[in-house]
Amino acid sequence: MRFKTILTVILTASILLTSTAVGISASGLTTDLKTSSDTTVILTYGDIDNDGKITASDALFALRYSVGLEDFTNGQKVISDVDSDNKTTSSDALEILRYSVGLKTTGKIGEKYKYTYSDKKQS
Ligand SMILES: [Ca+2]
Ligand SMILES: [Ca+2]
Repeated sequence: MRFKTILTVILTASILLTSTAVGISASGLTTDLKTSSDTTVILTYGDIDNDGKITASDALFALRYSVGLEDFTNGQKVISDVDSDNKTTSSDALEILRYSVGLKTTGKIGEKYKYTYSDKKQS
């Protein structure tokens, strides 16, 4: 009887320990992912949603951000400022929209931007 109780306690404890260990390794993994995201990616000016195309939805993103409806990453802040005046405004959105329909544009749309995730600190 007593042996059975002890066995149950040991089993319960080992299950708890195992799930704790899983929990730790899961959060360790998250940390690893955060660290490994500390890398450089190539973004394209104007392609704010990073789907490889510059379309009206990128323009809409820029417009929404310019009026405070979107939250941009630092990388998006850079590539959405296609006229390089250090802010993303409706003029940037308009340039992106013009580009998406094949009209002549000024600025950096389509140019590549090397973005390092550790830029996040700047925010
Ligand atoms: Ca896009
Ligand atoms: Ca701008």
